[in-house]
Amino acid sequence: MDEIQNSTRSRQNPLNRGPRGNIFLTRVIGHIDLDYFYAQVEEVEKPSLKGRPVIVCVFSGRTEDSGVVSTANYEARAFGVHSGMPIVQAKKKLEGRNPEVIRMDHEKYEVISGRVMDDVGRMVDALEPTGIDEAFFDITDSAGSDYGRARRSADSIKEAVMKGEHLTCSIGIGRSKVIAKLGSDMAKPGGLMIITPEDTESFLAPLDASRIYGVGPKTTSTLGEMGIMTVGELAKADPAELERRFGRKFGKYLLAAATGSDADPVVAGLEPTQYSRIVTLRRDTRDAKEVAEQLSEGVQYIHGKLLHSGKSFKTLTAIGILTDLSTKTRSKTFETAVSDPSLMSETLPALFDELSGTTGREFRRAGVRVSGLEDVEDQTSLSEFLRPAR
Ligand code: TTP
Ligand code: CA
Repeated sequence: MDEIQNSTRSRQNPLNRGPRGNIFLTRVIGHIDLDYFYAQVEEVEKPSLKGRPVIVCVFSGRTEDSGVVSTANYEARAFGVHSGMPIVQAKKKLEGRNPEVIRMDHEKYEVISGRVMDDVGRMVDALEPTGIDEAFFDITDSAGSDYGRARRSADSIKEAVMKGEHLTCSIGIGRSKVIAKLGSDMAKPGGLMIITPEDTESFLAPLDASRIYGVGPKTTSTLGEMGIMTVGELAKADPAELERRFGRKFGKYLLAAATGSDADPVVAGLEPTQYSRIVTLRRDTRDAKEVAEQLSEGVQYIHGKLLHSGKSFKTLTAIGILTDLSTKTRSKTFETAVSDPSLMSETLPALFDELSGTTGREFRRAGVRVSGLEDVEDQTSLSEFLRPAR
């Protein structure tokens, strides 16, 4: 049975020859990018915002409206609002459009980003996060280099992100990182673009050279001087001339990118630096004990993660999301790394008590996070340490 599957696989799968003539499977590389991330998170949290212009802002605090737009949903973008625009200007553009202006809550987006990356990471061979809302992934092995199977994997990833966090994302799939990134850019918002190895050349050729990852205004202008406007023209450029103008490394990269043969691998993200769990409370409350009790499953989950990865932690953080949906945190750092679940459960009520004392609002959601992870190695757990010697 195995043999039959294997032979079917090798007949269906495009094989490439490497530089030394060795045969290797065509890579299947993906790029996932969450749509209008911060603003979409806010919409998910408050569905009544859907359909209205939403801008998420970083207030500098100098005057009431000084600061910039961090991101905006598509309703706001339709009126010319974009990331980096002064809040005052964005408000002008949205005058009379009933916009919702929201203060950026980085902590909240980090937590959600972490959960998305965890979920997607489990569905791919390797995941390389490159920002809070984007990552490259490799599914060459799991898709068996078959682009039909790759499409189904990408659909499953999109469904998982929707089911887990109610967020839409855009995905591009191709045989290199450059192609995958171009694909996700073009698929925005909410789409999936698959560029098969056979279609790669015709896909790339007409694009502006400036769309290639890493090609900024300066490179675009030098390419322009060489009479190169499109990726297709770049692919036909003289390699020696490219290296002379741009240096050996970047010259080679440009040519590889333009022919869709850039070989940069997907490097699985570094080990996790933290574990967290957030729950929606059964009712809004300020009672720290009640909050901590409802996190007992979260504590068990984190304990499992620690055991599994052979880690202990130094810092424990209580995360409170209040009824006004702002996120507040309180942390305790231990002198030596610990991993004991009962220590987490015992410390959390005090942290939530401190939080509730400073906020004056009820908690709607609550979470627990451990960070400052260290390898357990031969370090004894706290409970063992405290156990009386026999
Ligand atoms: P992007 O992925 O660049 O933008 P986006 O997710 O808002 O929109 P798109 O649908 O086009 O992908 O950035 C991710 C997040 O990073 C974004 O939601 C907010 C934040 N960000 C800033 O805070 N300032 C900025 O200038 C940019 C570009 C992004
Ligand atoms: Ca994005």
